[in-house]
Amino acid sequence: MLPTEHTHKGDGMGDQEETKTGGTLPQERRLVTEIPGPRSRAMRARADAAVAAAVGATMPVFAEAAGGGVLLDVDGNSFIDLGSGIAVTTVGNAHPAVVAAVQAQAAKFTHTAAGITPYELYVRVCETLVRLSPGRHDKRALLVSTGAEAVENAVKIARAHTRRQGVAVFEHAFHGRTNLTMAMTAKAMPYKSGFGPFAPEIYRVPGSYPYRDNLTGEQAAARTIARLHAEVGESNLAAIVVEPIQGEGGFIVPAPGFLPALQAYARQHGIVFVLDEIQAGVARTGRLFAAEHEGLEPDLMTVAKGLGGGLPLAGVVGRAEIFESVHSGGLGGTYAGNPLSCAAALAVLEAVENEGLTERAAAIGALVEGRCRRLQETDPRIGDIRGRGAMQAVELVDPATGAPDPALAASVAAYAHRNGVIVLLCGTWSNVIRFLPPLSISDALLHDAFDVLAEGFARA
Ligand code: PLZ
Repeated sequence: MLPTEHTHKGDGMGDQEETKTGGTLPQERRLVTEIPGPRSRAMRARADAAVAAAVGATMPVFAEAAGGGVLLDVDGNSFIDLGSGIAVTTVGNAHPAVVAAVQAQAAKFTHTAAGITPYELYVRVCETLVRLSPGRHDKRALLVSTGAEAVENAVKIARAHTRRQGVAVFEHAFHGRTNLTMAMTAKAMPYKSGFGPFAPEIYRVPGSYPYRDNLTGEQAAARTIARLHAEVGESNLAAIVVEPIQGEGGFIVPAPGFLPALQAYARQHGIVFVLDEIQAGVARTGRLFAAEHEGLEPDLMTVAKGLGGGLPLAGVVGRAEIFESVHSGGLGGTYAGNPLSCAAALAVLEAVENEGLTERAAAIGALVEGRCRRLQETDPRIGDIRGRGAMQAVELVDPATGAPDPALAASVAAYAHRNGVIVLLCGTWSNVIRFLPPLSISDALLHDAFDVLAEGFARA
């Protein structure tokens, strides 16, 4: 935990040194300066004078390189990455195949606008999404750049198709930061406060939160459906938009049966069932898509994050007849389906298959869950352990009352950050520590990270 070696040469900013690439980084946690080190502190000072403070930063250090299971900062400190840039670098940061694909494509063309001069890469990504997404029905896909944009487009498509306006969303939901998706997101701070008015025709209903509601999936679905029926009315509902595992809201895995019941209800009433797989999708949960855990076949599915391997790419894939309701030219965007991002995505999906990454996600999940259970045996402040595959979390509470304990989460996370482990918090009450390692991480790094976390819990 203490600085052990000093491998970083030079102390000024911008001096020449060997370029580190993600693929060749030593796979170790190594602190060679105090955290943050002098270069990160200098960059922070510059950032404070030039970057909008609203941007914020979870980590006190600036990134230099990342790959495998580590992130190197500008002072030469090597952190274990349990965040993957919020579930993005799922196949590994700067994955060699992704880097090669992007470099090759960049040398051909970087942009034409898919809506002006189309290119094959866009088609290939859509073909792949159509083939790999759940269900054998006729499907189409659309590419955009960000998750929020994908959600916005799913809503546009659902409204055009149903000629209805209402959109049902859930407590603890996160769908983005644009105006429509802010309205769909549950949490006020930091996402919504002061940014209204929000888009209309968004209806928030309770979902399934087994740790806190003690309902079976069927009971939770019945409650949700009763609310929608009474307070919105099926004939007014264009879409139900739901995350298979609520991400920012606290890694809440709905009780078994909840999502299938919701899907059946949507189908019965001609409501478009939209599964937001932006955080859970692309091998993260031990299946290519989280929908597969319960055999769901959403009408529309949104994907982003892990899909582009770090390049901005998002998509909507789903039933052809729903897509066909939208007039030509009705969907798009200047950068939508950028060729570099498409090249990256094809490399990502190949890596998932070639490297057995869904299996690796499941194995990581077992290791992480095991370490969390061991922690819980001696620490009753760990109220709940939940997740699927490499998407795991602990919810921290006051053991006597079950009240959320955000201070404990902040303290453990700060300890981890100071000691070379990147972890992220989440949850409506910011009392959940989530674990989202890249699937390229080694077991040894995971164990080392959990030794640090155990120490953090012991001291907090
Ligand atoms: N839907 C399920 O998880 C993005 C947000 C981080 P964008 N989650 C990380 C932050 O602080 O903004 C997300 C998600 C789900 C939609 C989105 C939105 O994706 O690519 O961030 O727009």
